[in-house]
Amino acid sequence: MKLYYAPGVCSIGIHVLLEEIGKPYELEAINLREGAQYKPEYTAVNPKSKVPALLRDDGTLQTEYPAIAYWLARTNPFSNLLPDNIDLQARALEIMDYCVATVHMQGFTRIFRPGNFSPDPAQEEAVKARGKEIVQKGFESLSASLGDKQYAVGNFSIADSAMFYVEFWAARVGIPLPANLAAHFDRMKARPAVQRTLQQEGVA
Ligand SMILES: N[C@@H](CCC(=O)N[C@@H](CS)C(=O)NCC(=O)O)C(=O)O
Repeated sequence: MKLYYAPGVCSIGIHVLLEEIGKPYELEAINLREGAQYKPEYTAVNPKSKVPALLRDDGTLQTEYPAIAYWLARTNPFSNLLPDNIDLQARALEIMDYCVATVHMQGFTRIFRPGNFSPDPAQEEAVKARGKEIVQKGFESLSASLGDKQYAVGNFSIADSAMFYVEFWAARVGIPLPANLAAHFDRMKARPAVQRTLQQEGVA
């Protein structure tokens, strides 16, 4: 397997899952700042120009965070990345999708790339402010669903990898986390797989 990633972006959550699984895999960094995702070397691999992308051992490419995480969990059942209980599985998928599709794509993307939402530079601050509102509402929702549990659905699962990367971004841009999410973030950072990931990406 090979993970196409960029340091500190959403692919870090998939990187954590690969470290949790512990099977051999390769890493290839794509320099998003320099626009390597739009160059032919990468579009030949992933025409979507996004990371994460996982080159599977059967030679096919798996894209989209929730699909990659789900595939890793189902193909590595002994790593316990998804609960057996179907209701809890659905909860894990619900939380992961909310992190990716709402908190990340609708919230943080407005903060990181306001130009994607309005070509008018005069709108930049308004777009970022709306992004911050979406992120904060997202964290309130994630906080309510976490409650006093250690991990999103009890034991560690793929949902926690997605919560981890949006928490990581919150710390980076200085958005305060509700207390139970801050504790979840600390719990994640204490996991050896997360520590190895942060070290390997040079973002520790
Ligand atoms: N829907 C995609 C989103 C992936 C995504 O937005 N990746 C960002 C990094 S966090 C990216 O590759 N951005 C490069 C670009 O848009 O130019 C997924 O679930 O994997």
